[in-house]
Amino acid sequence: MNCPIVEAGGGRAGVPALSIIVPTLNERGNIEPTVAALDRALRGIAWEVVFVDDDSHDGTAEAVMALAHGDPRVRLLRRLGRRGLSSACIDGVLATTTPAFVVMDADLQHDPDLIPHLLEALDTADLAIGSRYMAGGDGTALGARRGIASRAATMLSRLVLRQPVSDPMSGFFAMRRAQFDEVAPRLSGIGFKILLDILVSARPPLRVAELPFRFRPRHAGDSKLSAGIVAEYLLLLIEKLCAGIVPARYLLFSAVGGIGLLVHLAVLAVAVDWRLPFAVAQALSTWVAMTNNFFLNNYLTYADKRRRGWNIVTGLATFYLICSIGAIANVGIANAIYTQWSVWWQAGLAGALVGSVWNYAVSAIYTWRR
Ligand SMILES: Nc1nc2c(ncn2[C@@H]2O[C@H](COP(=O)(O)OP(=O)(O)O)[C@@H](O)[C@H]2O)c(=O)[nH]1
Ligand SMILES: [Mg+2]
Repeated sequence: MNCPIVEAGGGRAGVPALSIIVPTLNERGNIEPTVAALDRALRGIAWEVVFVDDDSHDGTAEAVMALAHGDPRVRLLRRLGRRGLSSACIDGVLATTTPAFVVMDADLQHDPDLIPHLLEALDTADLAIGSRYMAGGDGTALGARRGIASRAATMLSRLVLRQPVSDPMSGFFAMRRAQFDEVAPRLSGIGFKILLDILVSARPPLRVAELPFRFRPRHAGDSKLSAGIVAEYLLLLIEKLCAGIVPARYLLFSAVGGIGLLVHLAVLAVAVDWRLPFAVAQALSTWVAMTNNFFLNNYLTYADKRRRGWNIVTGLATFYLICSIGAIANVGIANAIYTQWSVWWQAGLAGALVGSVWNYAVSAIYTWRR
């Protein structure tokens, strides 16, 4: 094998030349087979593997620890109270120091035998991607429905990509550390698609190599794909389209606010029709709109930090409080501007903007903790 990037990093006893970053969420049955497959595929390379586990409840971390006690190449990074494949990969890479690293899944869908070839490609490229969608590749193990969704997501990604890449949604790639360190501060870290995040955030564009591989059926356990991950993908695209100037979360939060306004007006119309006193009707529609906004934000805007169970009640309470203060600020500022300039729409817009920025910033801290 000819891969100078790895040879440059290794040599001395016990010093790894290559890090394999493997995000895990409930993958206990896949840990041992993954390490065994790496052991077979990477003979002659001084490698280490870092499993980044998001507090799995099936004993994944314990399975990694059991192996790590007998094998110094096996490492564990545990994250508590956090979720997300992308951010897990970023944290995993940042916890290592080798001149190159590989990201792969824990379910053996990514064939470790491709890794030496990805490393060879790094001789002339910054990033080497295992592609399901180029000639010689095979993504059929995704199944028909997931396959169509994956293709659609790949097509959508062209909105933000600046270079032709056949499989920007792949979770299997090797990269030079220097280029990762350069791009890391600009990564969004939202959702499942770390490779797309890297490709779009890199300046200048990375030198990319793609190698075909056959995506295999999952070894053990279940896929973690859910509707929330689709929302997170759209969030990532929006953030990248805005070139990071306006946070995507704020845009989503504002869109939810827009929907809340329609809900407010609809409830108000019904309440007035029922001949409720106007102040009561207005209070009722405000309450319904705030509740609507809380749940929409909890499911969409903060899919990665979603409050569940009892936490919904406390979250709702803080959200009501924050939005009430936002409403007071909104009316106060709009009123002050109106008194000064008498242009109703400018005053109204300024008040709404200040209110929404307040609601966004403060609820990000108290309702959906950063
Ligand atoms: N640390 C971490 N790993 C995750 C998370 N979600 C998924 N993973 C891991 O990411 C890899 C890919 O997920 P998987 O469910 O196989 O996605 P699929 O291949 O698209 O069905 C697997 O190793 C998962 O265990 C997460 O929130 N945190
Ligand atoms: Mg998988």
